Amino acid sequence: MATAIQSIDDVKNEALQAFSKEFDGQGADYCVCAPGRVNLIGEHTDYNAGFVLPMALPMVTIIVGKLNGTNNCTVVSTSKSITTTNKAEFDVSIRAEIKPGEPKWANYMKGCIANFPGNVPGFNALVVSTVPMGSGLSSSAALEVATYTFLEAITGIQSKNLREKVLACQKAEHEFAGVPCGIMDQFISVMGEEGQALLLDCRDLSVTLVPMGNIRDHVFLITNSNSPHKLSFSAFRERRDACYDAAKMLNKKSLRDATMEDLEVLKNQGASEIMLKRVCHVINENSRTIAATAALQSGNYIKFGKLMNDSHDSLRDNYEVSSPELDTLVNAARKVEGVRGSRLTGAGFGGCTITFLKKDAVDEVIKSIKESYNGKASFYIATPSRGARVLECK
Ligand code: NG1
Ligand code: MG
Repeated sequence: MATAIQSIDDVKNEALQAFSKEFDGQGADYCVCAPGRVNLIGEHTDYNAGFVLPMALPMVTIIVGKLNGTNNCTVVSTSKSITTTNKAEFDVSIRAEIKPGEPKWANYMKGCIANFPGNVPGFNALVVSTVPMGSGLSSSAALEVATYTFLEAITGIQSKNLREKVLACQKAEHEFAGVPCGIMDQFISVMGEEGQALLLDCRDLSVTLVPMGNIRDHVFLITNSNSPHKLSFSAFRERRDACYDAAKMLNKKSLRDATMEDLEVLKNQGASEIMLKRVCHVINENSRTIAATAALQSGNYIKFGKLMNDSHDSLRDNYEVSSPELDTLVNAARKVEGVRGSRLTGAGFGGCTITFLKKDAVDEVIKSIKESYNGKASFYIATPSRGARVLECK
């Protein structure tokens, strides 16, 4: 059996109670939530201005809070995986002077305040999250987007458009967490729609909704390897830089505009074997994402699953971001009848896999994984959920 995901109402009540306990019995005046995400296909394409096909999850980060009439913020997180202090205090009187520091988790929030298009008054807040950390389900984007939504609520300043919000949250991660991430995570956490996966064009930030109501007897199963991202930021940066260098050599703005013919051009310019493999992945992964979207829309689940498999194999062999743990999970799932496809999701190196399968094969897949995987895997059924929003404060 897959693990049930705590309902948003439950998480909210937990947050409201914890707020009142933490802040002398006071009630919160504002409550917001933002979801984590799982990417169905389109990996390492977002920072190449390409396509991704994620869905927002019912796993969320909730922030509840109240203005405190000062220029200081006190934020408490209830997350059990935080190893340093769970309380952060910082001054917001001059936004330009907000700098990252300790505790690290608060940097995502500080980064949003620093990039918010308006002054932010002091507040007390409490953060609760059901998005597992460091597993490729975007706990960091959920925290950024929840923070930005909270700031909109307490200031009454609405971002000009969603694009401004998405970019400010991404900037927070770049500048305050030092992670050179693409735009997918913040984009889907803002734009998610219930019952839909979203094809995102990371070049112009346009969105195509892909209704999932008609997948009938199929589901997406997330398997968390619980082997945390061994992705050192350097490995991610290295991949990204190889792509940027290749685009430069091709005289293109990004690899979004590259075609398979460009591989020859790169070869003639003396590109390394590694660079050619990285570029090959990105070009094909963009085509796969478009083809997979069409397959999903037309109900061709065999084809969709095959494209997921191809995506994983390319991430393993060309992009070299899989791990023995992820390969074991994927192989154990693929063995089971009724499984259409299985791949790693997110940056790789650890974290989660996503498997598309017939509903009645779920238990058999879980059994197969438990038999061949040494670690302790956890399982969730992914249902496409809504993006960030303000919740009623009761
Ligand atoms: P994960 O693995 O969820 O951290 C990372 C990037 C995404 C995207 C994917 C690969 C961060 C925060 N996010 O996702 O922007 O590039 O890898 O498709 O680094
Ligand atoms: Mg992250």
